[in-house]
Amino acid sequence: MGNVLTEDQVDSYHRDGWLSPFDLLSAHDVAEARSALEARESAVEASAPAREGGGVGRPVDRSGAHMLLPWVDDLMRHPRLLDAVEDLIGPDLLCWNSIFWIKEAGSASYVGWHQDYEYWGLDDDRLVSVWIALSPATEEAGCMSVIPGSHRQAIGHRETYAADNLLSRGQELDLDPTEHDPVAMPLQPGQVSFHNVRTAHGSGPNTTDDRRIGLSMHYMPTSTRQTKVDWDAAALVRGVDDYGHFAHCPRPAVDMDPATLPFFEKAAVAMRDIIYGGARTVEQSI
Ligand SMILES: O=C(O)CCC(=O)C(=O)O
Repeated sequence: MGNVLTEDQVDSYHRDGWLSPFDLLSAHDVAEARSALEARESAVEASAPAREGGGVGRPVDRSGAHMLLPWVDDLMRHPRLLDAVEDLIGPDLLCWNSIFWIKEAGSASYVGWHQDYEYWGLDDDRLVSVWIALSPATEEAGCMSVIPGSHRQAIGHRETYAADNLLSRGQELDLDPTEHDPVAMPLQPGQVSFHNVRTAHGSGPNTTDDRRIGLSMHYMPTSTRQTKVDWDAAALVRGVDDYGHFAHCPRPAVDMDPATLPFFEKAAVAMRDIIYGGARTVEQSI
């Protein structure tokens, strides 16, 4: 028996590479998070047009907002969420990144089927991705789907750079997901899904009249190493770091904290080098 997950839930996560749904936030907490995000977006939109794919605007954009916005940093450290992650991968935890995944109402944006392990340069395949729904993530809204069991092997990818694909290089797996019994993971606002860094996942367009707003967080054991760049950042969110492989992210005290901005910018450069610096070569396919 773990902190908050049953033995059956932990076993099914390790067997299938995903677990969903998990109740995390109250309706009140979701409303607060969504309105903090949308207030930030409005402030940014006043100076620059909004971009599909979401985010809180330059210099935050979609990735790394936990280094500049206290409410994102707090969500990353939510005790019940960390209890669940600890049940899955152990007590000493770094969070590598946070990413907003926003599809506007009626938007054609989608996320191509992919495995993150091939792109992130992290050497430990225990990393668990958490996706928090800040609005309804129904099938019609383009919730994520996964291929159960796909975390056991690497699958080849193509890079399409397709305009509506929210991934940095328009990645697409070299397979037809419909032939591998994909499972949809619909979420109500405040619910969370978990998937392994190697689990194949993707999502379709949003055909509803509300935005689909997700915030992903990516947790790994403190022993993990970055193999693509010499310097990388992660937040120590629970336990101790006996390894020192990552610079620890500072915690912002106020929105767009000037004290944490230089660290955020350095981390953003490292992230760009990791994401655009070349994927690993993978030959196998399922
Ligand atoms: O939001 C989506 O549909 C995909 C998110 C994703 O790829 C991830 O959290 O790893």
